[in-house]
Amino acid sequence: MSRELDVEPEIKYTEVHEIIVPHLGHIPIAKGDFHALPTKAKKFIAFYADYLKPRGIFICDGSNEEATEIIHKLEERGTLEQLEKYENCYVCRTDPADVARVESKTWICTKEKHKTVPRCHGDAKGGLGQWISPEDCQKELQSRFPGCMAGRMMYVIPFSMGPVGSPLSKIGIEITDSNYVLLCMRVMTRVTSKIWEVLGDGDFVKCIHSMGCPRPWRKKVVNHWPCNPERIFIAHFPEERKVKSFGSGYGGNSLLGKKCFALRIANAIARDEGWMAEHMLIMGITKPGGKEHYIAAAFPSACGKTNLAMLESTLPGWKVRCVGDDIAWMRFNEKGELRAINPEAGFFGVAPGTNWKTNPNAMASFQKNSIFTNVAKTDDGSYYWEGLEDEVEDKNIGITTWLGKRWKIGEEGKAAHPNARFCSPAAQCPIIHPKWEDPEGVPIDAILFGGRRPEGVPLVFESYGWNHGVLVGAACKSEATAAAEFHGKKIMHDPMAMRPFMGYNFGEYLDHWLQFGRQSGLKLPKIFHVNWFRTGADGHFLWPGFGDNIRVLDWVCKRVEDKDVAVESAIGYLPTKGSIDLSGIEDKVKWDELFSLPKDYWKSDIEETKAFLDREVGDDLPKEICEEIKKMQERINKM
Ligand code: OXD
Ligand code: MN
Repeated sequence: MSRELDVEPEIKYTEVHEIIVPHLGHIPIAKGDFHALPTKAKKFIAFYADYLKPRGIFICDGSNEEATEIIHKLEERGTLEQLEKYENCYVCRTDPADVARVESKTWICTKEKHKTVPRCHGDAKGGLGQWISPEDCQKELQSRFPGCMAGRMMYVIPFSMGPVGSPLSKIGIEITDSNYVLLCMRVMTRVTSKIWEVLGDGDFVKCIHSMGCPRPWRKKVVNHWPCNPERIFIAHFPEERKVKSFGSGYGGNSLLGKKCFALRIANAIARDEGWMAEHMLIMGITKPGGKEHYIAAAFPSACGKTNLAMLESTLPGWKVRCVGDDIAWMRFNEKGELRAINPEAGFFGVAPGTNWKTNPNAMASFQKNSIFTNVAKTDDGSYYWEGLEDEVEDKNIGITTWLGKRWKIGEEGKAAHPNARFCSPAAQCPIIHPKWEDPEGVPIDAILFGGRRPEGVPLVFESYGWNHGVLVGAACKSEATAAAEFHGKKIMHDPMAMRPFMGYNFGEYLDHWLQFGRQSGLKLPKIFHVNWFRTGADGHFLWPGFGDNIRVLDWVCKRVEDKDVAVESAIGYLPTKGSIDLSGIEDKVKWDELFSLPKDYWKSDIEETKAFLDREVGDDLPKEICEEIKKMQERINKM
């Protein structure tokens, strides 16, 4: 077995603040008490110090002093620029070659191929996860990682996904040579030295990240953002609960607690332990009168999860509170209720399009203690991006774009990158739910799937039951967005909104969902599909969206309460005409167009979905899904 897949070897260490590791000599501990750490953590750190050859080891404690020290360093270097208008807010511009998640360079490494990817028909390379063999992976890692931190500091970040010490939480340790990553991890996860006590002799998810630019680094560094885009390689080892990421500092590629751990690795842990790790927001919806329902919703990246999770109701008397905006860990408890926690501690939201009208709660969340990546900066010390045109007081103000160019509103070109992000603490959200850190999680009554579907797909429908709901999730599609490396308006399959984040064979994943339906005693949530993005013949959206989405959630809540407000259709239950409250927007909404089901569209849509699942999931497609497809085809044929 290769060394990379081996357990980290025994190490020797001295009583002074240095580690002696095989073949290395002395690596100074720049900060932290290495000797006080749990043994498994010490071995992990020492092994990677030997392997990556940093100039020092910095064991993070999560304190504010630590953040201040790092921020000052990054300001001096020019990586961060303060936004004078706000308290403790900074702009960071990346190398323009490092701006998004890189799915084409993201791999899952398991001994057996079909633990990772379904048994597809033919030789076609499937799109549901990329498998790499341990041998090939080893070669790729060996050509990148040894010595890759030379001349750089190795930061050791202990973190918890979920409240520290909660039975639903999991611990990770990220090793990185990027202090930007450290700053964002402090926002997105819980970084504290308490982790070491909670961890004790227990296991943790091993996260290893490097920008891949050992010193002396002879290539040009752009924007003080050393990275190695040509050599990006992100490998997940679900069997060993390990992630290795090389070459990129951007969000999902480098903040390894988020997509890599809380989705891909947790997805596989959840299968083994009987729970679910999903790409879902979690929200509480309180109706006039005080009854509250909780909803989890899965939409592909950049389809408005953050906006929905923080919705400001346009209907009087309704209150929405946010539990999480991107990831849900869900588990049925002993009473059979599905309980969800948000494993993250912050928001890493898409900035363009966010403003005081579209998402005032997100805006309020990042007024302090936040990091903005690839946004523009106004001369009076504010962030700027597309969508803020109407909210800037001085329309003539000088702006420096994300590319460092001087620019003014109305001029050609874009101020911010379309995947520019704000990174802000969830606790600062004015509508954060008081139970957002409840170790028990919140009880989920309904699950929504959705995407950007300009054509054919009505505003909302409800599945005919759990198995049909799993098909609705598996059939999710959406227009491509800027969150990854795709371009254009192509409609892409994104089953369960998990296509980029699957940690194991998608056929087995579907079966994992279905087996909850086979168990007795579970209170299964109802499953819905929503589409805020249908356009009319004139190309305009048929639904106002944003705060008006509460009207759809109202209908969902009625269905959760078993109210008789639905009619059967070929694709599921549709709202009976008039059962969605349109008071005040009656003139804007063309019900018949919004809910029409063009037979030809649905006939070819289900055929295309079937072909996709046959091709991509092949022999691993559970028979219940095949049955649901057949039933759907029969219903559509009868339309
Ligand atoms: C994200 C994504 O950043 O889904 O949340 O890409
Ligand atoms: Mn996401």
